[in-house]
Formats: sequence, structure tokens, C-alpha cells
Amino acid sequence: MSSINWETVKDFEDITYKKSNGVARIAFNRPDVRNAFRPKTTSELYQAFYDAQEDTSIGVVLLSAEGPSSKDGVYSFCSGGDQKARGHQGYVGEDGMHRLNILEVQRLIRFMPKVVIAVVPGWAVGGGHSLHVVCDLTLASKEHAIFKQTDADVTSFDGGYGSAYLAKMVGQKKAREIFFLGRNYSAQDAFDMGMVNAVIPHDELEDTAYQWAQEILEKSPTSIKMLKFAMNLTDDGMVGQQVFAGEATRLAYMTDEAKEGRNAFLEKRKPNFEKKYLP
Ligand code: S0N
Repeated sequence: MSSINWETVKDFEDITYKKSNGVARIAFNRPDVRNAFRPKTTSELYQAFYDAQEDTSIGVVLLSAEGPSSKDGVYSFCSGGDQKARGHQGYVGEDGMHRLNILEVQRLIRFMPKVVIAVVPGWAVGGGHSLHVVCDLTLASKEHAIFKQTDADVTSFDGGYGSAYLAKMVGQKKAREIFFLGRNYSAQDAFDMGMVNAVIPHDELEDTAYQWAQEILEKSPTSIKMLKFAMNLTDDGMVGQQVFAGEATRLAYMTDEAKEGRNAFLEKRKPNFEKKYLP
């Protein structure tokens, strides 16, 4: 039983969203379908992640899952796209529109200036596997976590972070094995491959994730943000550079030079930068 004093932020249908002491917890809440996501789920995920990103009291986000299933007691993190919500052109929302909005959630996780930890209590499959890959850290239940890629079984595949970035993480041969054979891997297998940071006894999983978050919260927020963006940059091309450079600009705004540049413009005079060319 977890001792964390979570406070619900907002009632959603497909997810739960809570906060406690600098940590946000966003959790899938469709355990009877192994926490598969439909367009409503991804829309709610986006809203919750965006709120966590904008909340200056939040430094770490846990992406977790409710469970186990009421039908058979099985735990899951997420089984990817809901195959029942799939039409001929992709996943269909309640409004009849086809969307690929899980990729927007992936990008929010990837580019948000805060650490996101995947807390995997059970199955992490298909697009659910890809979500753990895109998170900054992954903690997995020793007893119940199973990692599996079914994308090539159901012709609903992630050719972005879920596969190509996974290959950077575990190596090309292993990534190809994971996708081409679609086997089950235990938490220990995933740890040995380098895609899981720690294997945790199931009953301690959430408390451990919260503890990791508290340790991260003791560090310098600017350093954590710049380190995350620096580590992303080499794999994210010009967008990675844009995100990193945006933060460099924000830091530059805090200098006397920046104040002088702005003031000179507003006062219609030439700026005096005092010519301090630091080495
Ligand atoms: C998770 C698995 C391995 C669990 O097996 P297990 O324990 O034997 O349970 P089941 O009896 O199979 O399932 C229990 C109940 O849950 C339902 N269910 C499970 N998964 C799903 C699902 N994904 N969608 C809908 N329902 C699901 C079962 O039907 C069953 O229900 P009942 O009790 O009523 O019979 C196993 O369940 C499994 O393999 N699941 C399917 C995993 C899968 O193939 N997921 C899709 C993979 N693809 C993606 O996720 C693509 C994601 C995506 O959207 C995307 C990504 C990148 C770029 C584009 C896109 C895009 O939008 O297309």
C-alpha cells in the first residue's frame, strides 16, 4: 500500500491525474483492456501532460497505470492503440475524426522541460512499449512487467521514437529482434538490455518511483532541463537544436546584456554592451 498523499487534479474518464509534493502522476485507467489508448485517452493524456508542464510546482511526472484488470487480475501499463477504435484509416475518435495524436503525447513527453518516469506495473505492449521508450527513465515491476512489441502483428507500427530511438537504446540487433519477433521480455530482460533503469518489487514500485522523483527534485531545475535537452539534441535534429537553443535564449534574457539591448531599443539609443568579451 502506497503512503503517498496524492491529490486528484481533475477527473478524466480514461486516465487518472494526481499531484503530490512536486510530482505529477498520470495513469492509464482502462485496465480491463490492458490500458489500451483510444483518441479520448490520448486527448486526456495531452491535457494532463500539458498541465504538468505548465505547473511551476511540478518537477517530475510519473506515467503509470491503474489496475489490475477487474476481469482477470492482470496488471498492465499500456497495450497501445485500442484495436476496437481502429477504422480503415486509423484510430477514430467519438467525433468520427481519424487522428494519430499519440505522437503528440510522445512529443510532449520528449520536449517537456521536466523528467518523465515510466512506471510499468504490467504489460507494456505496442504503442505502450513506445511510450516507455520515449520517457526519460523506466522503472518496472519485478513480478508483473512484460515488454512486448506487437506492432508488426497488427500493422499499426511506430517508425519513430518507438523503434528508431529504441535501437539507440538497446542496440540495432536487439531492437530488430524486439520488433521482428514480438517476443515477451521480463523486467530483468529489459533491464539487461538497457531499456529499464531498475527492477522493483511490485508492492514497492510506486513508492520507489516517487522516491526517485524526490531525489531528482533536489537537483538544480535548470541543470536537469538543460541536460535532458542536451541528451535529446543529437537524436532530434533541428527540432532538438530549437528546443535546446530556446532555453539558451531564455538564459540569455536573464543577463545584463539582454536588459541593455531591450532598454536601448525602447529608449531609441545605441546599446552599450560594455564590451565584456568573456573567454
Ligand atoms: C497486451 C496483450 C499482450 C495481453 O495479453 P493477455 O494478457 O493474454 O490479454 P488479452 O486476453 O489479449 O486482453 C485482455 C482484454 O483486453 C483487450 N485488449 C488488450 N489489448 C488491447 C488493445 N490494444 N486494443 C483493444 N483491446 C485490447 C482484449 O481484447 C481483451 O478484451 P476481452 O476481455 O473483451 O476479450 C494482448 O492483449 C495484446 O497483444 N494486445 C494488443 C496489443 C497491440 O497490438 N496493440 C497495438 C499496437 N500498435 C500500436 O499501439 C500503435 C500505436 C499508435 O497508435 C501509433 C504509433 C506510432 C505511429 C502511429 C500510430 C497510430 O496512431 O496508428
